[in-house]
Amino acid sequence: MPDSFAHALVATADRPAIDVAVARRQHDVYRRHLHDAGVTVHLLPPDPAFPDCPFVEDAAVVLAGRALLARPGAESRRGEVDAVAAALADRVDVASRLAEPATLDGGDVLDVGSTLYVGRSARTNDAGITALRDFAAPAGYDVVPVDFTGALHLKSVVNRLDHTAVVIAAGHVAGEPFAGLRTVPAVPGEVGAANVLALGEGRVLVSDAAPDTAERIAAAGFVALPVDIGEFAKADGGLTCLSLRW
Ligand code: CIR
Repeated sequence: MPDSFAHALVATADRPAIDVAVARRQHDVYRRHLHDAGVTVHLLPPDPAFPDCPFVEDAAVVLAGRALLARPGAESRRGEVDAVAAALADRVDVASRLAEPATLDGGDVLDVGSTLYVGRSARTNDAGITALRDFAAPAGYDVVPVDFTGALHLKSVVNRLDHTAVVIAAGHVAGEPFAGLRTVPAVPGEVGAANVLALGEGRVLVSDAAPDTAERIAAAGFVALPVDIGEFAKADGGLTCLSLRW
């Protein structure tokens, strides 16, 4: 994590100062959880030129061994993609890369089973959604655009618990795109409560700032593992943003 992470993008004008040393420790614990879940973790080197580089999820969408390189909606983040592309090239088939005018942040793309829900947001535009469909449809995915408000990314407000269930924060998503799934409502007021990271076998990382939502997730039959990601939350980030998984 670069020292410049202290200057990561944030939507609100007066956010609390980020303590980068604490963020590094939180990232260590996060990676340990992934490792303990049997995941092989590849750590990318920090790039001080890109304060938001810890949020690697936004730079690509990886599905079934194939990658689509994104074009982040925030101009200051576009240069993050090259390093992620290089790391992915050794490991998956990099199928294509978004081009202007398309924009898409990986944080807007939620896969549940063979459905890809994609948030139409300030970061992801219709051309980005079309490019995602071109990438994913041949692999058998249905791409479902979702309109939402009051959050940076779709995955700020809804995430998978497993291939049949999601946790969702009330009042953000238009319509009922998740009606066919089992839904666990996040507890209103708990920051980042719906940005959970499913690790498989029923184990789910949940922000420790959302203990009541964690209880609901446990009551729904999952093992909720609390993680402190407070420094990343100060930069509008959460559990999913910090890794690309496949
Ligand atoms: C940004 O504004 O782009 C970063 N500060 C936060 C990105 C969080 N990423 C994510 O939710 N996937």
